[in-house]
Order: sequence, then structure tokens, then C-alpha cells
Amino acid sequence: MNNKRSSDGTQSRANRDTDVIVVGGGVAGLYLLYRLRGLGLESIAFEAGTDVGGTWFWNRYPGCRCDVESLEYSYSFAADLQQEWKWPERYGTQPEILKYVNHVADRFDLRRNIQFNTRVVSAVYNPQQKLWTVSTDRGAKVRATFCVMATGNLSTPRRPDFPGLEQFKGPWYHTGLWPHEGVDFTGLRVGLIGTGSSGIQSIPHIAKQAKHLYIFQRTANFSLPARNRPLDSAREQRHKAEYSARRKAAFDTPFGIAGYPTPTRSALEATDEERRVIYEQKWAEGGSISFLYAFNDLLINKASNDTAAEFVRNKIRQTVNDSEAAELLAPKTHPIGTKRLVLDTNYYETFNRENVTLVDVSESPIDKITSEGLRVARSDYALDSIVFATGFDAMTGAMLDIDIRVEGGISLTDAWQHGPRSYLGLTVAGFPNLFMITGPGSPGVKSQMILSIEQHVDFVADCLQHMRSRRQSQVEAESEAEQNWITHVKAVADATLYPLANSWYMGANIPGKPQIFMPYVGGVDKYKKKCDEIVADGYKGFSFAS
Ligand code: N01
Repeated sequence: MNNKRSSDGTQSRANRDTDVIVVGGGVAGLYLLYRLRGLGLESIAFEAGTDVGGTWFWNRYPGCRCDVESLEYSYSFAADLQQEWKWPERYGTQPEILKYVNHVADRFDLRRNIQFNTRVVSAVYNPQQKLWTVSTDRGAKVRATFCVMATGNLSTPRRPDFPGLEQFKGPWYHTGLWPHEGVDFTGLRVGLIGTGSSGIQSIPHIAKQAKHLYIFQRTANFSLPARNRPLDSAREQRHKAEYSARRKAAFDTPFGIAGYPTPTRSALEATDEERRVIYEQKWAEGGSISFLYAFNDLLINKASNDTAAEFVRNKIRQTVNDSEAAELLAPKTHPIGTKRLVLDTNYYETFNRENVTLVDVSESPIDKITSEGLRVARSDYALDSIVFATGFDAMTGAMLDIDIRVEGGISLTDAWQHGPRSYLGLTVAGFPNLFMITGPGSPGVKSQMILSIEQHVDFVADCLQHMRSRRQSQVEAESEAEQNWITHVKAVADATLYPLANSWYMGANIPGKPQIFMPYVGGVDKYKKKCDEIVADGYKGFSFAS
């Protein structure tokens, strides 16, 4: 570790190893390293995986693909990069996105700041020394002035504690921890649990290979056709010619994606026929933003939402031949869009295959896993392998897995005992010099994630620069500002239909997790404006010390 003085000039550096410790080598960690280097700050990142990529490193299940278009889902910070990189398809596959992330790491020589194969186990702040000490599972202890959690929102895979898994004779997998060498299901009887994005994307692929695929569905989910296709080169050229204007315009939109005309009327103002025509257009176009932009109130007015939900339910009924299966697949327990809207390729069509069986576990949960398979409501399903597409301990899991605390003060586990607390999803009161990239309370997961990541990283980098220019060495969110932000995040969510769904946004997928709506759903546009105002107001809500 490097003990030489760095250039921030804020405090004696003799007792620390680096300026900033970054936890995570995914899309956020990489851009953070890039920005810190540009500021002349020393940094080290710890990454549990053997290479860069974060979510795109771990989620290698068949069919894994981004649900945001590739021309959008990419970094904007380097004009050459965004002009030169060629995306082959409308939506990037996991291997293509991972290739891109690797390219970025190489192009900007970022790997030299990353220690791979290293999991951070604790981060402890000493208020007297104003230093974070981060300990790793490899026994290292590193001290730094700042610690930034770039740990991702969907990075703690969760497998339900079904009894009996240890007896199961075959192999089992979690979509979020997929083997790098891939899995061949040819000739096998496969059981897949979970019908969120990961399940819905992987099911058509596994069904093509498996002898028989049993899908255990607890909650039917809305899925729209992705309409993926090779990227049209004329469209690509047009987009690239307008790239910087488009990136800028994206900050004036709620989801951080420009190019969709803002809807001006309620679904209830349209006639049945007008609505049908619009929904048909959106269905044919593919993509979730376009669909949710059909009318201006689909996420705030249940009656309006019902019109869109019923349109999709009818599409499912028209696609799936078995009317009983179609009815089970038609979601009725939550408004459309209040769980992450899935984009698929041939998902509903897959249920017309002879080798696919849908098993409803909404009324009778999975009892147990046996040596030969799985038991539901006294029926045994003989399986050769099991796939858990059961999601993540979202938004808080990765941070709470690390013992984060202040010496003589509180731990993050205590601070978040009743649900996560944050100021802007960036900082937590009581934890000086600790930042999160797209933490709970940020619009990150409800936006084009890379845009939010860049905006959050820029906020943090600019804040460190601000401190350096004032020779300040400590920053912390004020409790009152944090409380006001939490109240605002809740009020904004409560004015929408989002809290009506038992989603991972609410922590509802983890037994015992406090049920608090975690993302900020006021929109990237409002959030960015708020951040800009806070900075213009001298970092209102943050207190600084020398
Ligand atoms: O996880 P999920 P995911 N018994 O939590 C079921 C992003 N992502 O990995 O709804 C039976 O959505 C659970 O049922 P229920 C995206 O943001 C993006 O699919 O809780 N079933 C649900 O069906 C996404 O939203 C992309 O009743 C059980 C499923 O498991 C997020 O990651 C691709 C169960 C979990 O669904 C998470 O998606 C993939 C039990 N005990 C992921 N426990 C793209 O960009 C859980 N389930 C396209």
C-alpha cells in the first residue's frame, strides 16, 4: 500500500494507505476509479469476483440480456468510447455487456487499482483519526479517508430456505451466480423456481434444451415483448450523431432515457378504441418505457393502470393455448409496472411447448426439496436439476453483509434496523466520509442505471474536490436533511401505485426485511435538479469539518 502524501492536502497522511477505498469493481466502481484518478486522488477497489463487471460478471444465466437499449445502457463520460463501441443488437446480451465493461477497464487502465478475489468484510470509521479501516476476507486492513460503496443493488443473490436442499441428488444453480462454463440441460428434467426478470429471460432457453421444464410460479409477472433485433445501422448513426444532446436530454426525463414523447393525457380520457390502438402500437414497438409512456397516469391511477394491465393479460390469453395456464400467467395481484416490467423473447410462447409445465405455488407453497426433486401440495416432481431464479436481497443486502460501523458510535445494521435511511441515496447520517453509489433513496434502480451511476459518482467526486479546495477532511449528512429526504421519498412513492406490489423495491421478497419502499420514484429529472440545487447551496444538508 502506498503511504506517500497525496494531493488532496486535507490532513496528515502518514497513517493511511490511500485516499479512497472503493468497494466493488462493477460499472459504478470502474467509473469511480476513473474520476478519482482524474482528481489526483489515490484509490484502491476491492472486488469479490475474479474480474470486473459486477452484475454482468455474475449473472450469466442463459438468455441474460439488458432491458434497456444498448445505445442508452452505456457510459457517456468518454465521447470517443461511445462513438467507437459497436453494439450488435438493440438490447445487449450479458456476454456483450461484459465485453464492453472489460474494454472500458482496459481502455482506461483501471484494473491496476482493483484487487480481485477479495471480499470486504468490515469497514470501521475512527472519528479521532478521521479514517476508515477496511478489512478483507484475505486478512488485509487498509486505511483511507473516504470509503465508497459501489456494491450494486442486485448483488446479493437469495435462495429461499426450502428444507431438504442438502438431500437433493442433482446439481442446483442460482441465476445470479451462474457457472462461468455454462450449464447443459440437454435430456434433463429441470425445475425452475421464480418468474421475475431472470426466470422469464432464462425459461425459453432452458426449455429448448431440457427434456422437461417445470416452472414453479408464485406470482405471475407482467412481461412485454422486447422485439430485440440486430441494431439498425442508420439508427445507430443517427443516435451517435446526437449522442451528447441525447445524454443531456436524458436528465430531463423521469427514467433517464430521452427520445420518448412525454404523454399528456390520462388513459381514461381516451376511448376504448384509442387505447387499444395505442397499446397495440407500443406492444409492436417493444420495450417497457415506451409502454409505460402510453398515457401520463399509468403508474398513479389504478383505473388507468387496469386498462394497460388488461390489455397485456389479453395478449397472454391469446398467446398461451392452454386456457388454464394462460389464466395463471395473467398477473392479477399487482398493477402493471409496479414490479419491474420484464422484457422477454418468446416467454409466453414457451408455455405452448409439450415439454413445459407451469406449476402454481401461490396457494400451496413448495413444501420441501427431496432427494429426487421437489414436493408441492403432496405432489412430487422428479427433477435432475433445479434453477433458483429467486432474486436478490436488493438494495441493502450487499451493504449490510459488510460490518459497517463507527468506533464508539453506531453500526449500519443498527441505523437501518427499521429500513434503510439515507440522504439522497448517497450518504447516511452518522457515517462520515462514507458514500454509496445509487443506494436506497436514489432513483438508480428506476432509471437507466449507468446514467444514475455516472451522476452519483460525479456528485461524490465533485464533493471531494469541493472539500479539497476548502481543506476539509470530513463530510457527513445532517440528520434533519436525511429525515426530510426519507419523508420525501416516502411521500413520492405513496402518491404512486408502486407500494401496491410485493416487490423487491419494498423488501417484500425477503422474509423479515422491513417493508419500506426503497427507490426514489420522483424521477431522475427531479432528483438531478435537487442534487444540483444542493450543490449550488453549498452542499445543503451536509456538514463539513477540517
Ligand atoms: O428476481 P425477482 P430476478 N417460492 O425478485 C420468486 C434485475 N434484472 O432475479 O414474486 C416461490 O424479480 C418470486 O416470487 P414472488 C431487474 O431489476 C434485470 O428475476 O416473490 N417463488 C419471483 O417470481 C429485476 O427486477 C434484468 O411471489 C419464489 C422470483 O422468485 C431484478 O434484477 C435481468 C420464492 C424472483 O424474482 C430481480 O430479478 C434480470 C419462494 N419461496 C434481473 N422466493 C434485465 O436487465 C422467491 N420467489 C433484463
